[in-house]
Amino acid sequence: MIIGPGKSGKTTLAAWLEDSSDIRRVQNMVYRKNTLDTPGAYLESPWMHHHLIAAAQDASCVVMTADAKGKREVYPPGFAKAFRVPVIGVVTRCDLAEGDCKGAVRQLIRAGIQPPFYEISIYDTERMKQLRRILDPYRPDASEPEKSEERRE
Ligand SMILES: Nc1nc2c(ncn2[C@@H]2O[C@H](COP(=O)(O)OP(=O)(O)O)[C@@H](O)[C@H]2O)c(=O)[nH]1
Ligand SMILES: [Mg+2]
Repeated sequence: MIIGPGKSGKTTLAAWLEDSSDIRRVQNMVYRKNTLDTPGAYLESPWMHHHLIAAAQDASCVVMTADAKGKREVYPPGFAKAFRVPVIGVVTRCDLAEGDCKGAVRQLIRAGIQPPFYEISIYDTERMKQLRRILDPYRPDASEPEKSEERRE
């Protein structure tokens, strides 16, 4: 599940993770094979937060995005703590920020997310692939992680 402010690149990231060129930008939740894309308005309107928290119950992890260029603070302090699944902090559109993503990283920290943070750009395939590797284990069809401890017994 991908949440974040409007225009922070959530839908673009979701399409990339789906290997899809279909980047329809609609104002509701979009469930696809691997991703749940959410509207920025759900985060930006506090009375909509419960929809995000409820929808996260179907998710194996939450990706919280912060736009590298976005100055607006949209996450309430500690918002990540509202989710029971792992929360991964991603700074988006880093190509626009001339190497300075620190403000966005600070937003993610104030939102209660633990490092590491992933600084991505849709134009930087290496970083996109690295994020995909991080998210791979959370895919619905991902194989169970190896239980090496148990196997040894
Ligand atoms: N420069 C740049 N633009 C991006 C990137 N990712 C998305 N965008 C653009 O940012 C705008 C908002 O993206 P979108 O995915 O619709 O954001 P959403 O509102 O969070 O779903 C669109 O014009 C995208 O083409 C990126 O990594 N770099
Ligand atoms: Mg969108």
